[in-house]
Amino acid sequence: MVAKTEWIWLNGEFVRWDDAKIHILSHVIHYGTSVFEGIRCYATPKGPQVLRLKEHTRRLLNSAKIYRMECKWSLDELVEIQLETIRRNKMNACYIRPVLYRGYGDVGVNPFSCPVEVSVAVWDWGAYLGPEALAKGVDVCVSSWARMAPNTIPAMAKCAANYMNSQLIKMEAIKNGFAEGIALDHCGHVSEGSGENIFLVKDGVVHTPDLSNSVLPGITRDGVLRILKEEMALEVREHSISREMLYIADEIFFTGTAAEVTPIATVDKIPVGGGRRGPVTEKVQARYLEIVTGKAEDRYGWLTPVNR
Ligand code: PPE
Repeated sequence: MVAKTEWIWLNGEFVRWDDAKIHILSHVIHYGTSVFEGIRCYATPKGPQVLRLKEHTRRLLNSAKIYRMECKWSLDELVEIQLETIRRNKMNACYIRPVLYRGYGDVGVNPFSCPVEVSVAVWDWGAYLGPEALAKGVDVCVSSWARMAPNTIPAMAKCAANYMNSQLIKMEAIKNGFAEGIALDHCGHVSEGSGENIFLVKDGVVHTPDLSNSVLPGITRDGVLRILKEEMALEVREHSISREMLYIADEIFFTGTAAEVTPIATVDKIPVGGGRRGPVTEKVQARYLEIVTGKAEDRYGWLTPVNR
């Protein structure tokens, strides 16, 4: 169960956690009409700081734009609302979940007469794929479910409906004893996990699916790409990757706000490299974590202090 916090920001005001309710005939309930973000706030030596708040909020508004949802609040206002929600709840470290959704209005698929509403909640969220995942790596499978084809549901928009696909991938993986599933795209190329982007290392070169392989343009993916290229001087190729590359890669890891940098130990019960966290994964993971927790210099300008 999610650990409750005190306040949720809902359409312009703070309401108690237990009072943050919507009508059952809200458009979002029936048709999945919401776009959202997942953002982490880290406890740093300089106090709580939010990782890439502006970039996440921009992606939220881009997701809304794709679905023709007009938000009453601007980018800067949404940034401030999220910071205020953290302050109100006196959180030191937390996960932030802004949601833009179509509320109560008319019924039927046509969304235009349903108001676009906004909520921001925060809560404490630990290691996404289990407490030992970051050090030991996780056991994953290739899913029998594919990601949405590009002309069906757009993968670039972080829409609630995308996560019905993610849930199929995740449930199948869990029921078969795996921590996570890797989906292929509609052509059979590697796409991403149910809630993470994926990277492979083979012979010193790093590979990750291109944005055209039905992946969410992950903000952690972007950060990790910068560390790999700018600090570790590694060659990185963004391209279509065959499934069997997963079986012969030296290292594989997931990236995501919730998952951070999580090594993959096995794929379909085949050990990845030595079956444990490899050296590139270890280094990029350590650099990522020391930057986001404020233990190293914020050289990319990723952190926004909550208390100014
Ligand atoms: N792909 C998918 C499908 C995805 O959901 C996420 C984030 C990513 C890639 C990585 O994106 P980014 O966080 O910008 O690096 N998944 C979020 C939600 C997970 C959930 O269970 O809810 C997250 O990591 O916050």
